[in-house]
Amino acid sequence: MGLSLWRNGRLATLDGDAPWGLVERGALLVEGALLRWVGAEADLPRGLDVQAEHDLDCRLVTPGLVDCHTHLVYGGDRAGEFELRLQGASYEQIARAGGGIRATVAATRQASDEALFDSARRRALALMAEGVTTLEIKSGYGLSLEHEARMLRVARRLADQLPLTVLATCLAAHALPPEFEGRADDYVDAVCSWLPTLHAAGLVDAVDAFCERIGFTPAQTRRLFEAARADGLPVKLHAEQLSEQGGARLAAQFGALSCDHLEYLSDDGVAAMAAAGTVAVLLPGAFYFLRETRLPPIARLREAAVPMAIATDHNPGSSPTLSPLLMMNMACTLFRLTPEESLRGMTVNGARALGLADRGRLAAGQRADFTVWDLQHPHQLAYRFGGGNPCRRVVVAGIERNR
Ligand code: DI6
Ligand code: FE
Repeated sequence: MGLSLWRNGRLATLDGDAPWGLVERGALLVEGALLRWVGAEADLPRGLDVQAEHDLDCRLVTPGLVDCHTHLVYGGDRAGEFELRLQGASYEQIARAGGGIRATVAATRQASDEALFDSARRRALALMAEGVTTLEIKSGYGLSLEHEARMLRVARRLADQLPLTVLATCLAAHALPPEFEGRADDYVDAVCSWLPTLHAAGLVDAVDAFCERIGFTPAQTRRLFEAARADGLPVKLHAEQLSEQGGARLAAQFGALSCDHLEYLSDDGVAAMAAAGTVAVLLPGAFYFLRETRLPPIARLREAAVPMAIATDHNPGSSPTLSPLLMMNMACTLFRLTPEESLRGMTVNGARALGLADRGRLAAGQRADFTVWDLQHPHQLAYRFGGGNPCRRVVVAGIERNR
């Protein structure tokens, strides 16, 4: 297999002990879809049969960004609800009045497969333009076997047609659909019965739920997780976003890949996640857009060495953003992560939240997914916000994506 050499870059490898894993005048040697060698150009092994050489022009190179939590496939928007919230209605009040997630469920069920695909494709392209090479997409606006399957198929089709990795998560336990009004337990039974069908159709990589006062109880979440486990699927959870439900502790008992949001996470929850190796996925976009004031316990998570990831949580209700870099900035300004933690959150720890150990660092043996930025130092990534996209080139599985 031919070797290609990318030389003359400043590499934030996130590998090794140096801050950012920084390598000046660095080079990357790519063989097929993998990185074969990464280091200082002066140390490049001799006598290699390099077939293509690319000059990085002293630019910054990072691992490709990983957006590990999105709800990218849906119909309609919720700009009207944004106005209502500005007039004083809360997210929970709107949800209880039948708006919120349920409004998007109605719009999604009405949208054709093509319309869902086209709008999701445009959103994926916007994320990719800012350096994303791996993306997770949740269902959860279908809430019936037919419509959940439709959403998941759109996610799979995006993976087929676009140069990036897409993981699909079944979030059928997102809200109670109108046809199950007053029968939440029956709905959870139904979702448990859909999992093997969706899994057998190759549509699911993980199972998620919204464990919340306006979502599902810990007991219902437990039943869903038992069904996921019986079907061999990993779990993750929307936990402690608006109130403390003990969801994180429960998820940790099931060895969850991640718990996401976590504004109301307790000390117990932190300890359980640390023991289980569960990643904390922080979503500053939703915190900002819902004008939350309660911060996730960052210092505690850091002390307990729980890996912290950052994601856009792109969705029409609580985080209609398509900018991973803005989320890195907000993770620093709002949550007080360091700029380096924010980059680790969008790369290596995001990958870990998806159960992927083959990406997120620039090191031999990792996938050759990397992003070239029109920047000199990695701390500039989180510093800038709102426009002027510095992403210049993106390589996915060793192949440069068209600009
Ligand atoms: N938490 C969120 O932030 C999204 N889902 C969830 O469980 C919001 C989904 C929406 O409002 O449409
Ligand atoms: Fe979410």
